[in-house]
Amino acid sequence: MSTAESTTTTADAQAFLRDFRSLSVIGETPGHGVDRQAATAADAQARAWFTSLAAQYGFRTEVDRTGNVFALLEWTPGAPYVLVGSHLDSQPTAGKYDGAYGVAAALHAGRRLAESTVPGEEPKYNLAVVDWFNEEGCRFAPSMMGSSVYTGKLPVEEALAIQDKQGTTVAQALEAIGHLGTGTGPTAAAYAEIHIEQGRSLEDTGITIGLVHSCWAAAKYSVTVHGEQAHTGSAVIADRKDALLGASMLVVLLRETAQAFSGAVLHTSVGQLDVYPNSPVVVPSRVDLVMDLRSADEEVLAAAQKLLHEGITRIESDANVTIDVQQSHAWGLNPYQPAGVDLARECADKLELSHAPVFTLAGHDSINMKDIVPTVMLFVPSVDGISHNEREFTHDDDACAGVDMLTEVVARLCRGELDGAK
Ligand code: HGY
Ligand code: MN
Ligand code: MN
Repeated sequence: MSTAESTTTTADAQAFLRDFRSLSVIGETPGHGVDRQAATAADAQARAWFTSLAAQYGFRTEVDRTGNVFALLEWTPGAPYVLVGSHLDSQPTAGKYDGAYGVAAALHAGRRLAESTVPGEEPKYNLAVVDWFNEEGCRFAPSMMGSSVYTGKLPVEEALAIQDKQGTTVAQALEAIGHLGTGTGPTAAAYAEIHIEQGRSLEDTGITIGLVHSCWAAAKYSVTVHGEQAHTGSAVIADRKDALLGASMLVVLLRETAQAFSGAVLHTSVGQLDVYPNSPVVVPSRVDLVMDLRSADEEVLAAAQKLLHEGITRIESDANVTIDVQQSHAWGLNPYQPAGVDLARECADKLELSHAPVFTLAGHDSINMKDIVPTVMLFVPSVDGISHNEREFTHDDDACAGVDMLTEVVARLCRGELDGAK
């Protein structure tokens, strides 16, 4: 348990917990997690939760050309906006906190700032609470899609044409939920995001607030293993071109590569794998899979990619298959602005919340946003570090402390205190 004071008793905290609980039942799974994949009916319901509460709290909402939803509070007409938010979409059987906590926290930070700002004392910047489209990248790859288009890293035409496994495009899916908007969203002056850690360093050390200073580098690859269909019974083993055998050897090679870097740390997995024709009596002719490699050391990542390349050549010969590898998404170590970490540290000290500088190993929309505007990224503890799992959990007092922290940070960003930070 962290050292957060019991911050769940105030009216503000109770209002946040009430709204977060009403969000948590949207798209609920039998295992008490959520399934709110991008632009599905459940995602649309979560978006309706967002826009109706935003309107209740005095925000105007708009949807941009890639389905990013913005709740706008305009104190000074024409001034840029401090953006604060995260994502409401989820993995297929996911936890209730990943992304959703950050959007709910941002909405309540905005609500508190709207209520506390008196005429004549308006801040330098306006405020926009944001739900980024498709951060998770499961129905439509790549992940962090909405913020990638917003920050100019992914062309909008390319994003809108991406298809899910049923052949539905992003544009068609957004159209179907009435969220294929227009425009490029509000101009950002700064960005803040709070998120569950999805790891266990904060919980293990009893710290309430993580001050994210850098992200691990990541490299994701779309791989196709090509073989040849044959009868699983009658085909001679030596003649077989078994795509699933090749894919299986690749999955093991990925773990062996992580273990080869026992000194430094390299995380690897294959999380998605599709077999064709996936029939019990047919040797598979094709397997599509996605490899995910992450490390705090970009040289380790480069060395791992070299090892993988050599291993793949061996697998092609041993399994008598051909393997095509395309890099599908990647981001480097580049840190968050140090001045933003310092500003967040001052806020935590003022609120008497324990804090520590941390890496983020997971991707977030803030990884995109920090490359265009000064950005502050914050964590609250995840119990047992569990995430992308229905058992994902964060204690109420940590969650409420995070909202207090985000409110304090956003107030300072709205006053322009991070202007010019590099
Ligand atoms: O890719 C990521 O790490 C993020 O969770 N979508
Ligand atoms: Mn997330
Ligand atoms: Mn996630």
